[in-house]
Amino acid sequence: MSRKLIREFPGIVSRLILGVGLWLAAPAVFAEYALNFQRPVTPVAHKILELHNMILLICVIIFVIVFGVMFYSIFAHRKSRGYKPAKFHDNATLEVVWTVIPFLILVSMAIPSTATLLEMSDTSKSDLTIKITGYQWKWKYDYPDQDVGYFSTLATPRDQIDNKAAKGEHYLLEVDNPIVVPVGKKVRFLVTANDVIHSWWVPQLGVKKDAIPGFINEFWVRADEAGTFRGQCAELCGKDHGFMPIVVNAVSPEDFTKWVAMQKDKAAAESAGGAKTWSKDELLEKGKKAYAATCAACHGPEGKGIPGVFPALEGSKVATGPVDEHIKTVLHGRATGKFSAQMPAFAAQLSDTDVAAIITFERNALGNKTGDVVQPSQVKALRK
Ligand SMILES: [Cu+2]
Repeated sequence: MSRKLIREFPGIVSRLILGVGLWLAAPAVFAEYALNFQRPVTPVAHKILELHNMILLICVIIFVIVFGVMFYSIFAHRKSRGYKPAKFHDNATLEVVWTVIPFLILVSMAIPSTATLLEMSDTSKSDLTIKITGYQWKWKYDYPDQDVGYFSTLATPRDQIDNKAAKGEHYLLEVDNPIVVPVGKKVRFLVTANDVIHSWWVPQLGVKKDAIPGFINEFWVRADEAGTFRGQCAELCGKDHGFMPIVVNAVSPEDFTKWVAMQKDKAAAESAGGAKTWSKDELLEKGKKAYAATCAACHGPEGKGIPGVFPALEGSKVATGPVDEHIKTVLHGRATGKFSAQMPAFAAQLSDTDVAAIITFERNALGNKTGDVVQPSQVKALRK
């Protein structure tokens, strides 16, 4: 059987199931109708697809033979035809045959499955390591060898989510900072989580790995072509589980080196920003963005929260009370009422500048008007 047929087999079967008539009447519609896997771009993803299709093919053949024999028997041997049933029991040959055939079928499926599983788990001889950490509700990517690390959060505008604007092409599948990997290099990934269980899932890479707090899972990826590949968190992880997509950019090794250098410049600029004194307008502008990326998930885009679960910031005791308490709450988190959610600590996730900007924004927007301006140096003093 040719590999091409194996690859396209599910599409063919699903067309048959969906109705040959409809297919013939509207071929253009079906050309768009993607019922197969997403196009694989790594060696492991190819193997998974071929394995799936081979097993589906075996299932279809068994289905046709078993139901064919059954329906033929029902039809040809029916009572109204006066068919005389055979009267025998025990047939050793038959019993051996119907045990041995399924056994051989299972073995024929187990061999390629095991080979694929072994290949998936072989993370040895990798060229690069990336650590993935799942957070409610974003991903952190660390490149320990390159000394680069950053958060990746949803970039879909709030208006699209609230049905106030038309949904874009990559609705809920777009992020601010994609993860970048070099094409043709074996990248070893370490996956964990910081709060609850998440799962890092990118179909085109053939990857779906749980991110579990306190455990480190491993997998590897070798992108065979440049491109953008999208995925999502695949483990129900709370209110915004559907709002933590994954975007992988596979780029040439040269572009990867350039990208690493750019990330370092960005980090240097960020730490330089921590030392300077910002104007109120600068802080408000930066704070608005940082609030949308970090705080809006719980406290709401307008700061109204969710009554009983996530406190509103509008007129809140923290956001209009002493500035130092407000900074400490954002940095170190806060245990709240028995049934409300806990405010997580953001000290490790946000820079001094981000915290200063967010606090300034929260105290001068979302219905609050304290007039306070918070500088990064104030935040730095309250870390630890
Ligand atoms: Cu998640």
